[in-house]
Amino acid sequence: MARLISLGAAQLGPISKDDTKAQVVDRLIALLHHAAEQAIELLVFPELALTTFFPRWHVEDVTEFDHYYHTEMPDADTQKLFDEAKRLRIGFALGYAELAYDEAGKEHRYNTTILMDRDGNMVGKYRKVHIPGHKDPEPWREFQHAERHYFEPGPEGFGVWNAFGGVVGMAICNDRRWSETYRVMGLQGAELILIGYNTPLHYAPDPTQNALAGFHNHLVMQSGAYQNGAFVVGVAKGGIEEGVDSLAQSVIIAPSGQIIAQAITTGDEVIQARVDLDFCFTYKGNVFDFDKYRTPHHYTKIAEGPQRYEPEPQE
Ligand code: CDV
Repeated sequence: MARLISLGAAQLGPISKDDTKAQVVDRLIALLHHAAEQAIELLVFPELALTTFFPRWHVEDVTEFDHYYHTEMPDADTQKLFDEAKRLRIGFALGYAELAYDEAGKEHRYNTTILMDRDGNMVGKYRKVHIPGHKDPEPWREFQHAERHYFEPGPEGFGVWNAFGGVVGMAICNDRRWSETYRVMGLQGAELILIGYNTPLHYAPDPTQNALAGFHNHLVMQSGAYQNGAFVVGVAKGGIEEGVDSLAQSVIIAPSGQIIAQAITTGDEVIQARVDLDFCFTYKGNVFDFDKYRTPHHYTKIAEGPQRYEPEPQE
């Protein structure tokens, strides 16, 4: 019996720092309506989908940016989106900046994605593990990428959840570049990996990579899908936001590694693919039969940490 599901990626164009939450939520609802027209059952929104990508500015006191964070989800600003998704029976993944408090009342800031099912129940929450960029101001950059100032790494790591008739995992932006991200979820049986991203086309530490941004984006997600026999939905907030041009090219990728849907604009756009989650077994069941073919005793260095050799000096 096939396990069919209609997947959607809700790419967003730029969000300005002056846009209100209400304006942004209305845009997300418009994308939900496009998704409903295409009978999409699970719609994936990007990383930090409710705000401009604020880590491009460094403010010393992070609380100055508290208006970008949410302590509860849904809250008064976002309830409308959750209500409409439930009415349309569309599950969704939503990236946002989370302000959380632990049992001791200590504050934690995470770059978070939540997964909602078609009945409006929260299925899972993932907090970004690989936090790129820098903590202190770096004035030599054209714009900042101070994610390490605004977010701490998620303590829970990469989980998966039974949802939408399959096994679903989540990752956020820079996570997608690391093979371990997919493999840790793959080892837990992930069949569907949902990834939102904000990727500036200018990579300040090494601008020779700028022209390859689109290639690298697809390279890592296609290989992650193939090597783990999973579908991957990669969704951008793209276009020129506050003067910074960001990659679009949202995609839905099959376990074969093939792109089966791709955005053609740099703005708000829904792409769709109807897939059979049983297709994962085409890869998980043979070439990537982990139980049969993996040799984990040779992989211990991955967990133990780097033990690097340095190249010998040449004469
Ligand atoms: N939001 C991100 O995590 N962006 C990074 C940039 C800094 C390279 C990315 O990996 O796309």
